[in-house]
Amino acid sequence: MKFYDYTRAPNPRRARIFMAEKGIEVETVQVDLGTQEQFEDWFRAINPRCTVPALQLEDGTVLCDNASIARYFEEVYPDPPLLGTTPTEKALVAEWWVRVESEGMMGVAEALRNTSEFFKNNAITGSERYAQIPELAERGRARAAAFLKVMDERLQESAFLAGETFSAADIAGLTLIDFCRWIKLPVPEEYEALHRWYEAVANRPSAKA
Ligand SMILES: N[C@@H](CCC(=O)N[C@@H](CS)C(=O)NCC(=O)O)C(=O)O
Repeated sequence: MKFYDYTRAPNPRRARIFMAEKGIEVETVQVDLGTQEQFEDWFRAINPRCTVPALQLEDGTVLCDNASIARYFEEVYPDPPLLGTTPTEKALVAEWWVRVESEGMMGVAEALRNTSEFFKNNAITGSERYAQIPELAERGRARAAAFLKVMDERLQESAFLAGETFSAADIAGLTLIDFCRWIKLPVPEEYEALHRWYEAVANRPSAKA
């Protein structure tokens, strides 16, 4: 098995934290997004989507999304469960995972990738190249900021995003909060529940993975 990673990027970090929580160790290959190695032929041959994380299984199958990687590891290494145990928990982990990605991560990505010179002509991840639309940056930032409020409100009701148990939704949430620093979007001080939750998840040993 081989894990394709880039240490600085938020999405492969989610998979690394997930693996650390389960005590899984995998041979890791760095794909240097800083030099656009994701577009080189050798990596396209592994993941035509040109993104990390990617996980190549022993039979050659390549999983190229956090969703599939997490599902695979949860099936093979069920303990500790990170995708929920009861039907309701499983459903809520799925819901908060998608919300963190589509409302939070996408918002930050829109803000970052439509302004930074580095992402010129690579405003959306993937094998196709897309030009920046600077107007999207402000909207993305607003979406991310709005989602921080949603997270705070949710965390006033429950210890973790999907309920009373730490889950993969919290791993996504943690990487989102750290990703917000890339666009200098701080968590407002008055979001006490969000701060309390962040301290708890960021201090888990897995967060260093
Ligand atoms: N939905 C994917 C997103 C993967 C993704 O966007 N990865 C980024 C790094 S955080 C990437 O590979 N970027 C390549 C690029 O910027 O061209 C997942 O969760 O695995």
